[in-house]
Amino acid sequence: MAESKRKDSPLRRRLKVVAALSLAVAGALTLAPASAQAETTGDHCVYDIVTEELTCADTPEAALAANSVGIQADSVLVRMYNDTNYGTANGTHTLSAPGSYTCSAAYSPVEFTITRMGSFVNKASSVHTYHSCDVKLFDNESATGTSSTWIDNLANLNTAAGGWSNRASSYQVS
Ligand SMILES: [Ca+2]
Ligand SMILES: [Ca+2]
Repeated sequence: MAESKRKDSPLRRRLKVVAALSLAVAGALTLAPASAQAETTGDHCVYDIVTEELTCADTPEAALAANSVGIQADSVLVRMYNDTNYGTANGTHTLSAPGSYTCSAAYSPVEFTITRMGSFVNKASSVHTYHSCDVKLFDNESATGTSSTWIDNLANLNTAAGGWSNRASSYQVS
């Protein structure tokens, strides 16, 4: 039983070593960009309008720092909170734009439609906007389904007409 395994020839052993080395190099090459990538776990996520990626961390500030890879400071346009009264204990979703972006005064045209809320779907219970931006929340993905009115700041989204706490699956910004 124990001797049923065929012994490798020197050439076969050599080929195995080469194959193992190739795997190690390939592994190093694929791991390099991954280790440079931002952390994607954590209850506080930033959606970047340029990269269209969610970057998450354990605090809103850490998520912003992880997202901001350039020397240019980013603008926070929107922050949604899982808790009412802008509480950060249970997660946030932040919309970030590069540089000093300011939303237009008019609601039309819509400036951004955000469909990637990750695990924050149906969690927003309060919202704060900045740089003259307002948000419109939607029941379903891709800005479909029933929508809220335009919201500037609201400490409890259930006070918005229709009741919008734990309901938004996507949103628009203008
Ligand atoms: Ca919530
Ligand atoms: Ca929804």
